[in-house]
Amino acid sequence: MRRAVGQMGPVRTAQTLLKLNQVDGFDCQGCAWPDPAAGHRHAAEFCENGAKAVAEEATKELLDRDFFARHSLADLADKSEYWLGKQGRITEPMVLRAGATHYEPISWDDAFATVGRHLNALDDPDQAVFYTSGKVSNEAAFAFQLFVRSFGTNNMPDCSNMCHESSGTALVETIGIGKGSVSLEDIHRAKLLVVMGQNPGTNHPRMLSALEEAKNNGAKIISINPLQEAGLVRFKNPQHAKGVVGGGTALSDLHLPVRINGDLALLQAIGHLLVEWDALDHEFLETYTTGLEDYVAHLADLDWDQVEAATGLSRAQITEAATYFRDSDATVTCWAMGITQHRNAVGTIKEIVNLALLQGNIGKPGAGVCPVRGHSNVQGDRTMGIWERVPDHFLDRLDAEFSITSPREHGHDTVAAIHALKDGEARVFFAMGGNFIGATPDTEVTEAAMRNAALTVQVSTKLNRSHVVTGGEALILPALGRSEKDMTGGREQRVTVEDSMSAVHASKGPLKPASEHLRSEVDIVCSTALATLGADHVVPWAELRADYTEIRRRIARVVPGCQDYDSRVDTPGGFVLPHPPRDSRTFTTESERAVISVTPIDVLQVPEGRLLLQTLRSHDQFNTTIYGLDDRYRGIKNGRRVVFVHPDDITALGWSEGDVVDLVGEWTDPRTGDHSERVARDFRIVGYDQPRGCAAAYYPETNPLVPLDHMAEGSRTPASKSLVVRLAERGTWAGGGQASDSGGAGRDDVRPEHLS
Ligand SMILES: Nc1nc2c(c(=O)[nH]1)N[C@H]1C(S)=C(S)[C@@H](COP(=O)(O)OP(=O)(O)OC[C@H]3O[C@@H](n4cnc5c(=O)[nH]c(N)nc54)[C@H](O)[C@@H]3O)O[C@H]1N2
Ligand SMILES: Nc1nc2c(c(=O)[nH]1)N[C@H]1C(S)=C(S)[C@@H](COP(=O)(O)OP(=O)(O)OC[C@H]3O[C@@H](n4cnc5c(=O)[nH]c(N)nc54)[C@H](O)[C@@H]3O)O[C@H]1N2
Ligand SMILES: [Mo]
Repeated sequence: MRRAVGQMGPVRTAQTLLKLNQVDGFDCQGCAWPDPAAGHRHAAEFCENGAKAVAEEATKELLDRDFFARHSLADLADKSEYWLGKQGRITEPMVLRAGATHYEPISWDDAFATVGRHLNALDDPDQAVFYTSGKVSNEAAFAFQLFVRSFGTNNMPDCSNMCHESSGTALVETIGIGKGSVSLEDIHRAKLLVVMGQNPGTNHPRMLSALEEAKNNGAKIISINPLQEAGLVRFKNPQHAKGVVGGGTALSDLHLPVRINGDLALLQAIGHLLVEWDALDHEFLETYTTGLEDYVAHLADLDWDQVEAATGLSRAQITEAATYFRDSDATVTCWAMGITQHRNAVGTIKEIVNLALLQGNIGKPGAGVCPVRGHSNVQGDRTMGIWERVPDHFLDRLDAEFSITSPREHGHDTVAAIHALKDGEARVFFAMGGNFIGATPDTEVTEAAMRNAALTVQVSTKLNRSHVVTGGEALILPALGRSEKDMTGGREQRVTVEDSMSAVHASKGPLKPASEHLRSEVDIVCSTALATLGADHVVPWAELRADYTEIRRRIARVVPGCQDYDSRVDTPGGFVLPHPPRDSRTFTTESERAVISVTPIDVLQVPEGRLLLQTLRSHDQFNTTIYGLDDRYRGIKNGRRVVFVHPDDITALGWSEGDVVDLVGEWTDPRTGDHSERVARDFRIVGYDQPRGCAAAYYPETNPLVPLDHMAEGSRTPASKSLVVRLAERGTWAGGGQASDSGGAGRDDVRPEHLS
């Protein structure tokens, strides 16, 4: 309430929070955790971090043309993400003309014409890149991909490339669909819940209510994480009086402090024991799977020394964990970025699937695989076709519906898009939301790449680093947020979204928009299309813009599983998209069976005197949006430039708690053998319990340390959870590769006054 009232005032606080996640309200801008069934929702169906997300958008602070007149681009480029975000909502379209030092106002018509002119001046549509962040509604996403494909390219990188791409890749290859197989009801009914590589207390707080309910129904919970994250230890449900005043619910029955990147070996060792104990669902394996024999053969000579080295866990700890699996006939495994952002992420997720298949834990109540999605509509955006590699059958239906000819060649993902900009192959960059510069790896390389573009366009609500590192010309197109009333076409419009468990529902904002000049994302897409493709283009852009029902009618005909879309989103709570493995144990893989797969174990070797660094979120941020400078559960106050290191490692490396050091990243490109170094400066050392040799620091301040080509094999997700670093005396690092410490870090939070 303090954060909400502080930024929105009491009236807007009441107007928004009481409508948040309600059947007739709007979908929270925070995470993608599902809402309880209609009729089972609390009056306050949101969490602390959801309230912060709403307040961040519905703030009363406004950023007008005077602000841009006062601050030059050079001035803004010196500010931190925190400072930029706190300046308030952008209120009108702005342009940075070639060679100018300041942004200046531009009319919407001129802005759209500018985009159209640049796009039409390209030699080839593939010279443009169209990024999407996962907050964009289904309607806007569908219209956006339709525009991009009508224009003639599949260059559609999205935030998913940096997020759950590894999950999608592994799940498609093994069970035939890249989405999780559980419902909220399954979580409530599970006998065993495994939470790996995820910090729900901060990033999906409402998940804790579901875990609590499962716990009350008798479930066991295992957490697998190098850090013992607070929310999983003990949870005081703020929805219950007894939760607030009592001792709370102890959640985890077993915590495995795995070494960073040790999960693959851990899961194989558990699989080995389940096979040894014959704790298998033979009937399921026989009927639905392929690959068991090879898997068993591979595990037969499991090397326990290698497993212990990779996991940092003892054989006894792993055996104990395996007994929980053995004793459960309904297991759900949940995971997030601690699993997906590693070089071997796809292999690790395939091991999660292997365990599920061994015990028949797919397509039955209380069981399944559960990648917990990040952005509130990131899953919906993919369903709507935001994907650089969307399958041909989707494009066939799109083409038939609109009489266009979509390009079939796959487009650039996020990393490829940065390479294309860097090499001058891409000339126009258009972002539908998000903060591409802040979120992507290798900050200095990425910033230089972006500066190469002729035009960069950001459709945004708030200012961020991507507005101040620009191409030759730049546009800021300010969009309505989800909390705001959308009167496009003179009628009240609604949009739809899909949560992490494939439930689709409507969302309608209650608030008067921050400015009368804001336009909806649908409007911005359709208007850009008209300015680029012309008023006589075969797609009826003006009609789609005037009434989103028309877009939903088209979605119903193009997107699989969306028949009668517009009427089905009207059922209270919406509807659930089909998921063949969940619904009928149907696996649409090549073999028409679920695939048990074999991945060799590799132990990530860290040279003497180095640490393995993961980059994670504090409790006070949403990705690159920094709500505040505290990380309450980890005991950090008033600063973000901290590095968490085991107390014994601090001593062994010759430092003391509280010292301020530079982080120097060391990387050898596996393809070329080239060694390079990167730096991020001024991090205060904080002693923090975790496996020896591991370390953690916040994203995005550490993004300069993530090498552009350090990616997950198979999914190309930046491996931002496993970076080899050394702690260096401040200012002593002198080159040897790229040096960068921009990262939107700014200098206002360099001196953390922490300590716990
Ligand atoms: N309030 C808030 N909510 C959010 C977000 C936010 O920034 N703020 N972001 C949203 C988005 S887009 C996403 S994708 C999700 C992210 O949600 P999370 O994935 O929970 O986010 P991270 O902070 O990256 O946390 C990674 C977790 O994995 C652990 N970990 C790191 N490496 C390993 C490993 O090798 N093995 C294991 N087992 N664990 C490891 C870390 O200790 C940490 O607990 O949250 C979404 N929700
Ligand atoms: N090192 C490291 N890097 C990471 C990660 C990590 O764990 N470590 N995580 C990765 C992950 S999981 C993700 S998902 C990406 C996130 O990457 P992005 O999705 O690109 O980044 P966000 O910070 O969520 O974007 C915030 C911006 O979105 C804009 N915005 C907010 N709401 C709206 C809206 O309603 N409409 C529009 N048009 N714009 C809006 C605002 O201008 C705001 O500044 O980062 C990735 N990068
Ligand atoms: Mo994400």
